[in-house]
Parts: sequence; structure tokens; C-alpha cells
Amino acid sequence: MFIDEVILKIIAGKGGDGCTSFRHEKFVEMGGPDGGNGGKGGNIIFKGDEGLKTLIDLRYKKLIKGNKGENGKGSNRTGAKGEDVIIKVPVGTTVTDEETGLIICDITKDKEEFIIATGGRGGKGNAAFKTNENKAPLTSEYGLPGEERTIKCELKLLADVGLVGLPSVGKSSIINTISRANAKVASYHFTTLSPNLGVVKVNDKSFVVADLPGLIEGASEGVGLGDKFLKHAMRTKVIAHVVDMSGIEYDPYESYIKVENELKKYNENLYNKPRIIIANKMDISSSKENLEEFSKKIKNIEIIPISTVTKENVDKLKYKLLDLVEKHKDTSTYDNLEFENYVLYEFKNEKPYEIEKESENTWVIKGKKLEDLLRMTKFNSDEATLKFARKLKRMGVDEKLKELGAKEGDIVKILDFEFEYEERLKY
Ligand SMILES: Nc1nc2c(ncn2[C@@H]2O[C@H](COP(=O)(O)OP(=O)(O)OP(=O)(O)O)[C@@H](O)[C@H]2O)c(=O)[nH]1
Ligand SMILES: [Mg+2]
Repeated sequence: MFIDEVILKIIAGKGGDGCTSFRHEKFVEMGGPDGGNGGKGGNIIFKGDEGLKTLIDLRYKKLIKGNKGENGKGSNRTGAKGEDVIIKVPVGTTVTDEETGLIICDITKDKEEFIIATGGRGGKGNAAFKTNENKAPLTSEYGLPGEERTIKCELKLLADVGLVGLPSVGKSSIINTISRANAKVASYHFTTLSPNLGVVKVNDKSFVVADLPGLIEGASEGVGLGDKFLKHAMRTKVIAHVVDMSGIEYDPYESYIKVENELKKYNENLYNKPRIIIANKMDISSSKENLEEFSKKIKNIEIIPISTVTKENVDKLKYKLLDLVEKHKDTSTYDNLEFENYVLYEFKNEKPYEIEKESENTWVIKGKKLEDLLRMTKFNSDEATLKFARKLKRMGVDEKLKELGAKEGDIVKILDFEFEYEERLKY
């Protein structure tokens, strides 16, 4: 089976904790602070690899965890950075954040790298907090947790030619005839349930063909195997529309129009791709006459009559397809217009926090900056607690709470922590 969609969780490495330490030297009674900073947590990086063709390796990884940064040590020693975890993925992989639905990256080249989750910052050691007023600070920070997200990896086929058409027109038979693919062929509809890829060799040149599951009316809205596979066609350079010329099951021209309409409805760019028509099953007696009628109604699109049974014109088809692929070689397989829909919006001036009233006397403060501050604080000394309180004040939290009507003794929650609101904080 061709696996092209995987959902997994990734957690980048936590930053190392900062260290509280003082210099101990012979004859120096009270050395200065020398606690080093924690190292940064390792990133999780995805790297394009031409050799990979599926996401199967990712499928069995439910969780990818980054390496932790080392803790800081005495003598001003900074902890080592957590090593990055590099995951190889096939070229053509798109990574989306499941929560926001925004694209994180699109890997389009071999060896191209993207940071999918950033490692947490290392906590500062107490040496970093030395000031003129406080020459012997006890405070040091925890390292920040690494970025955590659930991602969806999608691999859209990187084929040059996409074979589209109604069920049972012979798409799989064609890919088997022109390449070494071994797609299942049968007389019932929807024999092909996931795309097959085949490499077609013409002299010393080659191109990739994708045999897509059959399309039916309403496919663009999800009928049948639905739009799930139309996105694969989006990535091809050329569309080869296969029509069963025998007229036994479908009227050739009507069926042709039906499929073209679905392509158009799904996406204009897909519809506008270079096109060739493969008139298949020419070995059946009714086909010749049908082809004559059909050809009269088609303008400006080349029709290649073939039979996968007699192999009539099969070589000609290969050459024609190669010709078209070469002509559109420079058209990127990646449809730029498709990506216009995916702009990554970031909030540049994100508010540092928001305060919500949870109940009569409970307030909840939310906001990444403030939550990070809390995560990094070691509440093991009065000094650190005071420092945290001062920062809240500087950020205007006290004033905002007062403005909203917080009263003495109210509970203020940040993440799992609860504080009591005091109007006259003595610091
Ligand atoms: N007579 C004749 N029969 C053909 C030809 N090509 C394919 N067939 C038959 O048509 C039927 C459908 O062929 P497939 O290749 O499975 O068709 P498909 O378009 O891949 O079908 P789905 O995967 O179901 O969409 C099979 O019974 C084939 O043997 C041909 O050139 N001539
Ligand atoms: Mg098939």
C-alpha cells in the first residue's frame, strides 16, 4: 500500500536547568556566584531524502522526542546543547500543524532541512543574576520545555504523468504495459484503491507515471474514493485522460466531459494542466467507429488510440508522454498556486497575557511569555518568588487584575499554580 499520510507527536528537547553555585577557593571565604547556564534543548529537524519514496518509516513512530540540554554546572560551566534529532523524509513531504492547520514546511529538495520543533532555552545559572545590589544571588532558572506539537505529514506523489479516468477504463492496465508496475487489474470498479507508481523508460530517458483510482461524478466533493486522490494529480506535470472507446459501459464523449468537469471543479490549475487523451480498448470492434465520432468533438487535444491487449500504439504513447513531460520540464511539480492557500501567519505583537474571570473570586492568566516565565522559575527561595512577583508587576498584571475588580484574597491561577491576590504587595 502506498502510505502518504501520517500523524505523529513531536516534542523537542528540554533546555538544561541553570545552576546555583558559589566559588570555593582556598583563602577566599565567600567566592562569587559561578552557577552556569543550562544548554539549549535539541531541535527536531526534518530533512529531505531523495532515496525515500514513502512515509512508512514514520508510520511506526508515534512520538519523536528531542534530546535534553545538559544542566549548567559550577565554575561557570554551561551545559552542553542537546543534539538535534534529524528525521529523513521523502522529497515532497508536507508537514502541517494539526492544531492550527497551518503548513510548517514543504520539503521540495534533497537534503533540505527544516526545524519542526525547537528545543527549549536553557535556564540561566545564578552567575547571570549577579548585580551591584545583589552580589550573591541564589536564583537560577529551570530550562524551558521543548516545543511540542502534533503534526500531519503528507506525501503527495511526485509523478510526471497522472492517469485519470472513470473506473475500469484501463488505467492500471496501461501503467502495467508501459512500465514495470504491477498494478491490480480487474473488471470491477475501484480495483485500484491507492495510487501506483511506475517508471517509464524510453531509450535512455525516463519519467514517472501515477495510476490513480477511478474518478466518478461528484469526486471533487468526495464521492467514491473522492478528492483524496485528486491532490496527487495536482502534483503531476501532465494529465493523461484515459477513455474507454468501446462504448460498452460508458458513452466515450459523455464520460470524458464528466471527468473533465470534476477536475475543473476540484481545482482550476489541475484542469489547466497539459493534457493528452488515451483512447483505450481499441481492440474491441465498436471502438473504431466511436473514436471517429469522439475525435470530431475534441479540439486541440491530441488523442492516442491504443490497446493494452494488442499493444497497438503503446510505443507511440510512451514517446508522446515523454515529449510532453520534456516540454513542461521546467514547470515545477509543485503547484505554486496551491501554496497560495497556505500562508503561515504569525502574530508579531502577541499580547503577553490574557486574564479571564473563572468564577467569582478566581482569575486565570494565560499567555506564552508569562507561562514560560513561570516554568523557568524555581520557587525554592524567597528571592526567586519575589523576582517572579516583580516581573508580573512590571508586565502590568497587578494593575490589570485590580482594574478588572480582583479583591484581596482572590485566587490567581497560572498553569497549575495558584497564588493569592494581595493588593498591597510589599516589594
Ligand atoms: N479489451 C480490452 N480490455 C482492456 C484493455 N485495457 C484494460 N482492459 C480491461 O478493462 C478492465 C479494467 O481494467 P483496469 O486496468 O483494472 O482499469 P482501471 O481504470 O485501472 O480501473 P479502476 O482501478 O477500477 O479504476 C479489465 O478487465 C481489463 O482487462 C484493452 O485495451 N482492451
Ligand atoms: Mg486501476
